[in-house]
Amino acid sequence: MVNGVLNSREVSFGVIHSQNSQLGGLARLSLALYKAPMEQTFTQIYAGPDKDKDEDGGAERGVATKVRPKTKKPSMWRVLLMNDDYTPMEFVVSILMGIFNKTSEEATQIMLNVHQSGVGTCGVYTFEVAETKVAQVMDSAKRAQHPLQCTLEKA
Ligand code: TYC
Repeated sequence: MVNGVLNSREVSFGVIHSQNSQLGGLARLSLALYKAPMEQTFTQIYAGPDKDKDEDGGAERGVATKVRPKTKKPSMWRVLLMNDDYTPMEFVVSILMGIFNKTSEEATQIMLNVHQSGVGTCGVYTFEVAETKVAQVMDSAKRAQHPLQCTLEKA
C-alpha cells in the first residue's frame, strides 16, 4: 500500500510521487498533518496492470484510489501531565504557568487534580504546538532532575 498527497482534485493513474523514504516515521507524520488542510490525500489500494491496455480481455483491473475531500480543521491533541511521588508541587505549578500560560490559580487547580487523580489535561492544541509543549516540559523536568512525565493524545 502506498500513501501519498496530491495537489489536484484529479488522481491520475500511474503518477504517484512517493514520499521521501529518507525521512523518519515522525517526520512523515508531521508532513502529512501539516499538509492536510491544503491538499487532498489518496490511498492506493491496489496497483494492477493499466486498465486501458485491456491485456486481460476486458476484466476490471487497474489502480483503485480513494480521494478524500479537502480537510479544513487540523486535528487537535491533548497534552497530559502525569503524577509522580517526587516532582515538587511548586515545580509543576511553574511549568503550567510558564509553558501552558495558566494563572497561578488555574495552575494550582490542575496540579492538585493531577496529584489526586493521577493524570490531568494541561491544554488542547494542534499537533505541532502540542508536541513542542511536551518537549519543553520534558526538557525542563530533565534539567531540574525531576521525573515529571508529559504526553499527548488525540483529542
Ligand atoms: N505528587 C507530587 C507531590 O506530591 C506533585 C505532583 C503533581 C507531581 C502533579 C507531578 O504532574 C504532577 N510532590
